Amino acid sequence: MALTSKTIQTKPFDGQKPGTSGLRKAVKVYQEENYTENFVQCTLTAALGEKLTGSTLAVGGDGRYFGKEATLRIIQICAANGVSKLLVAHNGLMSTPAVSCVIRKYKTDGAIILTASHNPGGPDADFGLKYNIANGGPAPEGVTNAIFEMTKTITSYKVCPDLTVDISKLGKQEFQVDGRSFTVEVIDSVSDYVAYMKEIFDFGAIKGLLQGSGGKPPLNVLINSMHGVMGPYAKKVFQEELGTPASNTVNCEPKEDFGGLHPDPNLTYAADLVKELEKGQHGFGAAFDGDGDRNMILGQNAFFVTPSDSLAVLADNLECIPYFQKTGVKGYARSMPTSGAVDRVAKKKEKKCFEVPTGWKFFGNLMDAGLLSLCGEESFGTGSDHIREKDGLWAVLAWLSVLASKNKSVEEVIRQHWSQYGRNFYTRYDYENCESAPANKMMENLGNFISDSSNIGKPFSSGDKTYTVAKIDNFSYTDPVDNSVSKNQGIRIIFSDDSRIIFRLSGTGSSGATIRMYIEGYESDTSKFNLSPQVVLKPLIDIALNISQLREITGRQEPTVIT
Ligand code: VG1
Ligand code: CO
Repeated sequence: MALTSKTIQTKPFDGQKPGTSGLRKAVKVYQEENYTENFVQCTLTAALGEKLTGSTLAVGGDGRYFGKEATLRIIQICAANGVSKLLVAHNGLMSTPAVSCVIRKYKTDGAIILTASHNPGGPDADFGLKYNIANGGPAPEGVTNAIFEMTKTITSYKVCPDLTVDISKLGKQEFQVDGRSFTVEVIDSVSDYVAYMKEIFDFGAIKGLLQGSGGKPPLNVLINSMHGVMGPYAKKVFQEELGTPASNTVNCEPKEDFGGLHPDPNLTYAADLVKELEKGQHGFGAAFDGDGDRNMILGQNAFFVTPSDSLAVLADNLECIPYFQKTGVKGYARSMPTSGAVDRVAKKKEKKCFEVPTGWKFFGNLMDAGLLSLCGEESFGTGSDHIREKDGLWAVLAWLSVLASKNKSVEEVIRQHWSQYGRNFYTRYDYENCESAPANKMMENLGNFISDSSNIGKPFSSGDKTYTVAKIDNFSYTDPVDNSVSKNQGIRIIFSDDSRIIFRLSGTGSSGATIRMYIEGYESDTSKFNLSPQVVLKPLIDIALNISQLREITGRQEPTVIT
């Protein structure tokens, strides 16, 4: 079919500086006239520049409301901009880790991902667009800043409005646009992704664990896809490849509104999984977020694995995964607020452990430079250099590999880890949807606190505990590979015993401000390992609330989510 493109006049718009991961807004904003089109044009032009003409890109998303419409718009804009080929997800569904896998496998120049991750979906909820570069990872700050700059000056975009594509049909569809050929290939990313997992892991060993072998009873698992994009991937892996009953994989039908739920795998929003596991009938439970890059791991009786501990345990046991037997372990990394548990493993193994700002984009450079094999974030993100995104299902398979090789339960593995390394008690308080002005005010006050060097050496007490301030700063990161500097990545108050209080504002929310308060305290006294982090960390929590005046300034007495 011979088609022609058009140039549509438009105005600069509020592109809002892209945050931790892509541009997330209420769906209604994305539905405003020219909004999505503007943003897609800015992304293509700013991210690809001269490479845009003749490029190959991937497009896929988490299946949320507005995704299909936006996919068609993206296809029409790419066609008009001289892109030569698009790999489009079947029915628009492609998890974020699968996008990263597809970019790398088919060597595309990048991808557009339609997701607002763990944020709710539906006509009154959120949407998001994110650009990933040719290494498979989220665009680095240089690129996202260029996109943002262009949103301030854009005056027109190109579109091919008559082009239609049936994305429910697998295979190639060919078009002629302005005399150039344009190919759309609808792909099934589930098989690409699962084939890759089978190269990385020993599926036979995991199957033996799940089915029972050598006199060991089967491990009964419960995998909850939260009605996000992970359903088809989880079903293929667990039902087809590992032979578990259908009842072990739940909420596997992707829904545009995630069934009205908040597709965020934490103790609050994945309460269903917690309740089921509390019954004691499953030995392992896991949940994913909407776009499948996050994971929560639970043991029998809902024994909770803190994401920071999860990272440390995997770091300690990578040799049981065939992929790392081949590649070796190059190094570890964590985001700054993530607990230092992994640092202890790195030290013992004499490997480097990098500390980077929040958000996955900072890990990619280290991986590309061959410095990093395994990394994670306290926000339920775990991954390795097999791709350039965090990967929920990979983390689940990694955990099952550890359980299979150690022949122990989740709780036993964690307890053994604590007894060897000590326990980094950790908690995160989220105050979601605060008013922006008071939240900014609080951060400003904290900024003043850390600029006042007379605070160093000051004692702060609560109950019978006294902590002495050793270091205060706003975390700044210099990328060791390209020397780019990222400033103001979070207020840190570090005490002389390495306990930490961290405050930052979320960069992924779509409205208002979300304050995140992170608290960490290390304990080597085995008699305390059974205590709840809320009890052990209470003095530090009180000190954090006191220094920040969070309650007084924001009016919020309690957090919305405690992890
Ligand atoms: C949050 C998490 C961060 C994570 C980011 C994207 O960012 O804290 O660790 O990388 O979400 O995750 P923020 O700025 O809201 O704290 V995802 O699963 O939304 O791509
Ligand atoms: Co996500």
